[in-house]
Amino acid sequence: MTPGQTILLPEAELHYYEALFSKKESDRLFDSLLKHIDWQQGEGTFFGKKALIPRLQAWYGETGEGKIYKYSGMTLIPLDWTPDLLFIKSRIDELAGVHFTNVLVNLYRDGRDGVGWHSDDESILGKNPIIGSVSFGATRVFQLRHKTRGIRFELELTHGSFLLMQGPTQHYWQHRIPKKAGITRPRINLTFRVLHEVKGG
Ligand SMILES: O=C(O)CCC(=O)C(=O)O
Ligand SMILES: [Mn+2]
Repeated sequence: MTPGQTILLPEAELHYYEALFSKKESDRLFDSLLKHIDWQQGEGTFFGKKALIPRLQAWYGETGEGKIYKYSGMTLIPLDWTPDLLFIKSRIDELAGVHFTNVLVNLYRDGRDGVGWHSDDESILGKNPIIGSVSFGATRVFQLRHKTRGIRFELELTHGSFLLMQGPTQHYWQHRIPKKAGITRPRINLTFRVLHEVKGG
């Protein structure tokens, strides 16, 4: 494992580990996740209209009273952890010193898939959401923009990498994966999250 690096940006707390998983582990996990995750193409509401989300997704992890995640107009019911997901989770739980409760798994089939500007700031994620993001497959650009200061930053998320976003990051920054012509290979991204019980949620 390579040591992580801290990305210094105002009002953010970001750590990046370029090779948290070895090439061999990453190849195996990519193939196995592609085959075993229950991929779905969800519908979201964009500018008041329903449309297919430009990527496949699945939601896994802990379930329970008050732990219902609403995302982009959808209500997600988690599937049970799989051995691959638990393997990945144990490594990042230890590294981040966090007990991640759930994961949103994304499949970007090629450069026509992406995710638009957003913050992961739903109230069920708590005051300062902790997001652990693992990537396998094609390298894609991850962009950040500060909500008011006009600052932008980008980095390439490579095969086997881990990006930890915590502290005030989600309050002050948005992120996205832009669509990009010419990318033909798929990418799998796993954003592990910590869900807090919300009364009446
Ligand atoms: O694919 C990525 O790296 C980011 C995904 C993301 O931001 C999300 O699922 O909330
Ligand atoms: Mn996100």
